[in-house]
Amino acid sequence: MGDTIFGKIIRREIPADIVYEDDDVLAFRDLNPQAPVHVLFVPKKPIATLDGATAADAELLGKLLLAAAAYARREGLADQGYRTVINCNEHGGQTVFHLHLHLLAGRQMHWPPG
Ligand code: DGP
Repeated sequence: MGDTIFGKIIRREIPADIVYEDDDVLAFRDLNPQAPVHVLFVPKKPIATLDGATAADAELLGKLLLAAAAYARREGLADQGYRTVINCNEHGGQTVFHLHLHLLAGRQMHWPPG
């Protein structure tokens, strides 16, 4: 598995607007925001895609989701609502091959996504 730009952000080799960190998860603002709030939650463990996750990653994936939900609640986003997205591989629109959860908020989301 190759290194990615998110690996460099986790190791502080390149800057990012980091909004949350714990032992397993880092969260930072998306460089190309698609909503007033657009934060990426990444596991520090470099899993390339959701397809590459295994049962051994179950707790980590749960922590990723809960970290995003807790952030949204802390930031006052939960009542109005938000969207979380994990893009997987080409048809999912994944461009960075280090698993990440998008948290989008601050505007009305639409369904289905384009
Ligand atoms: P995805 O399409 O799901 O792989 O999303 C990748 C996201 O990562 C995309 O919304 C743009 C964002 N991104 C790409 N490079 C960087 C970077 O260097 N810094 C930050 N903060 N975000 C980045």
